[in-house]
Amino acid sequence: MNKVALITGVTGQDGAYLSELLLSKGYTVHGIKRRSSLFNTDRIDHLYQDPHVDNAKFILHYGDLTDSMNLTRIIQEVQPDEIYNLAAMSHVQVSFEMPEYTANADGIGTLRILEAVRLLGLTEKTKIYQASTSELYGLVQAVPQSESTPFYPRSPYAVAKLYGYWITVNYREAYNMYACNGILFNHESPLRGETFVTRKITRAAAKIVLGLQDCLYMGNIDAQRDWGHAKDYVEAMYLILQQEKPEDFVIATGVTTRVREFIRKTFAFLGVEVTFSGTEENETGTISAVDSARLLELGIAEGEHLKIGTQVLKIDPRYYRPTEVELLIGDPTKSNEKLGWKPKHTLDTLIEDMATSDLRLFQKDQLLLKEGFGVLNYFE
Ligand code: NDP
Ligand code: GDR
Repeated sequence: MNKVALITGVTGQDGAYLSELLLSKGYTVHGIKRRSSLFNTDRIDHLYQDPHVDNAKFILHYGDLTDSMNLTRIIQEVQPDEIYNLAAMSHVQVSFEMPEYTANADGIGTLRILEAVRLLGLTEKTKIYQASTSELYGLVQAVPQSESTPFYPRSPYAVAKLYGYWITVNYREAYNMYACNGILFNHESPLRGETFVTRKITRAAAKIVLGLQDCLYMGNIDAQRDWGHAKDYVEAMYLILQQEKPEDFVIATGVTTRVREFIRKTFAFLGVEVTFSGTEENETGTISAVDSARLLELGIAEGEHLKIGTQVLKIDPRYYRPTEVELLIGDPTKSNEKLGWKPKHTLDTLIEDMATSDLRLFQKDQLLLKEGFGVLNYFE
């Protein structure tokens, strides 16, 4: 019999890649999506299967992590072999503006899943993956951060995830459940939400080189992150649930990079050298060299907007966080050894993937505009 998986957060970056992975392994995948006034399934539309056809392998349910009855009913109907709890209000900065909702969805939401499995008598059958995070480490206690490094969360998001982490450990110990935390460091992709720093940078750099945007406004560009590719990281989620014993794992590359270096590399990939000057809040980034051959190769027209000395980056303190996580660098020794997991992507191939995808996206927009297919105005 093929396995049945239930994914919360199926419409998100990781939900989309994980669905693809599990479907390719022959799983039947059930996903929980939220009701919204517009379709919010862009990332999984290519996986859609007509529910009227027999034996659909990808099935969506309406649901929300803040609604216990809904979650319990879905879990009862689906009887999953594996649950991947990926749903969360996942934006650290937004969690300072919505701390109560974040605690409810990210913290208590995890409890709702665990308790539903327990009350439905599925503890022997259903394995649970909890999407824990390197944000738990917060204020640096030691580096590189491993499974035994103490936590010091620095945002309402991280504090809510701390509850999710420990309630998962507690249910494993109290009820002998197969419940595990993947402590995943930052992972990105062309599907990354537009307001996370990497995607904000690759989108803006693509628009700037095409002459569709003037400047990129950033917060703390000295923060350091251990960035991997989401495609590699969903493989680790799957492997964590295939072990004999339930355990928690750090998933990371072991390499850390400053945000400013991510910016520099992204522009360089697109044929533009950016040099930083000034300090702190007054820092700017200006074009210091242009590689005409590279622009030509990418199909980018070299106009006035790409002149040396043009300012393409400024600091805007509105993007500073009340409490920041300055340095993350993971120690993936345990996952390398026990799961046999190793990332295939490097930071350079990640940037190549994201910047190429965003460049294509905006080149398409530019072409449509040129051909007279602008944005429709419904109110005219
Ligand atoms: P995304 O923000 O891309 O996706 C989050 C998903 O959760 C979306 O499908 C979203 O739905 C859904 N969601 C949000 N709130 C609720 C709710 N109340 N009820 C049901 N669904 C909800 O995140 P990622 O895919 O990047 O991350 C997946 C998980 O991994 C998250 O829990 C995140 O906190 C965690 N994580 C992520 C890391 C990363 O670097 N990406 C690193 C470590 C942990 P909608 O589409 O409707 O908004
Ligand atoms: P993070 O990701 O907070 O690490 O959480 P994000 O990409 O938002 O920020 C990374 C770092 O970049 C700095 N930064 C900016 N960030 C954003 N979003 N926008 C800016 O303009 C900007 N300028 C500088 C931030 O201050 C920060 O230091 C992500 C999420 O996916 C979480 O859900 C997940 O748990 C962690 O990664 C691991």
